[in-house]
Amino acid sequence: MRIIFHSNLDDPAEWVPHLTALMPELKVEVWPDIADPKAIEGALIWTQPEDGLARYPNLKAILSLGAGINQLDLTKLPPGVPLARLVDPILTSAMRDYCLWATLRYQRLLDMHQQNQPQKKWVYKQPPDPDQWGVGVMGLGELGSVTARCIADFGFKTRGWSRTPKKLDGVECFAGTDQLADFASKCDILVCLLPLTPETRGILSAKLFALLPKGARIINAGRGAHLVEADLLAALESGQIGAATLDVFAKEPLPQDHPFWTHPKVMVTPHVASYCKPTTASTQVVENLRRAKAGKPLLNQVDMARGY
Ligand code: NDP
Ligand code: OXD
Repeated sequence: MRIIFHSNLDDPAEWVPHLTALMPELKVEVWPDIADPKAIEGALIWTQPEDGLARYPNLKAILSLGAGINQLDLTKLPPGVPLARLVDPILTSAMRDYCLWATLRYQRLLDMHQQNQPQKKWVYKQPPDPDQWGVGVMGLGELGSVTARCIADFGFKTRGWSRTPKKLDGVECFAGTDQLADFASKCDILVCLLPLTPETRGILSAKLFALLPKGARIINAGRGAHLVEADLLAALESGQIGAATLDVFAKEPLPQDHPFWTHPKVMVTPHVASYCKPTTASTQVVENLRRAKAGKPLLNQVDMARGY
């Protein structure tokens, strides 16, 4: 089986040995060096190659190199070819750890201590205990459910919000737009782990911020387009939002002159909340290539109508 590999972030030299160890007959061709487009049966990609995927008439599967798929413009994918996203233990635990770290940073007042350091200010202050903080996780899928459970285990009053109802130990669950206001009303810290869809685009907006307790913190590790950046800047100015940890941005890399870089209440990380490694993720990729070859449904296949 022959596949193309295309990513501006992932190194094919790291992936190929892991993939071929599991599937010795696999030939990986790194875009743009494709010998015969007709021989290509799979695409392992982060973004679409500039010349698209329509030139591979025998393509049987498109496999995202990430958990998210909206970096691939779904409207430009060849119709009828199944698309799968990655679900991987390292990716899940890395995201859980990032969101826990950002939550603890606020609970332990580490953001305040960090701001005091340049002025050599020594402020002794005991932080409120975790159970004094309401933490809400938007999106209770592969990443959100594990993250919410972990935050709950650390003693935070944890709630979660998803499209369809969920039950999670130690997490108060809310679902659908009807329950969004109720969910938001007790989120001192709001974590966004939603996929980007027409329904969730711009959801982190002035309208939602107004539903949160005054001074709430935002952690966005979903996608940049979930956030209305101007609304966040205004809410930070008014004090409705107390601080934000942002990993994803409307434009990446974040432009040099963007106000988030220097905002005293914003922590910027460069889309590193999570990542996938070929050491573990190759297993799902190879399983999906075998399934594609056999005409079976893929693992973690994206529902194109739902958009995630
Ligand atoms: P999943 O598809 O497993 O979970 C998505 C969750 O969001 C589900 O609980 C789903 O609800 C919920 N959801 C979707 N639409 C809505 C809606 N309209 N209203 C309420 N809830 C909704 O995705 P993952 O957990 O694997 O990944 C989530 C996202 O995290 C990715 O799409 C990606 O954008 C981002 N990500 C970011 C990374 C980073 O490094 N910053 C790394 C990896 C992923 P339901 O359960 O009812 O279907
Ligand atoms: C992903 C990401 O979607 O890294 O996996 O953003």
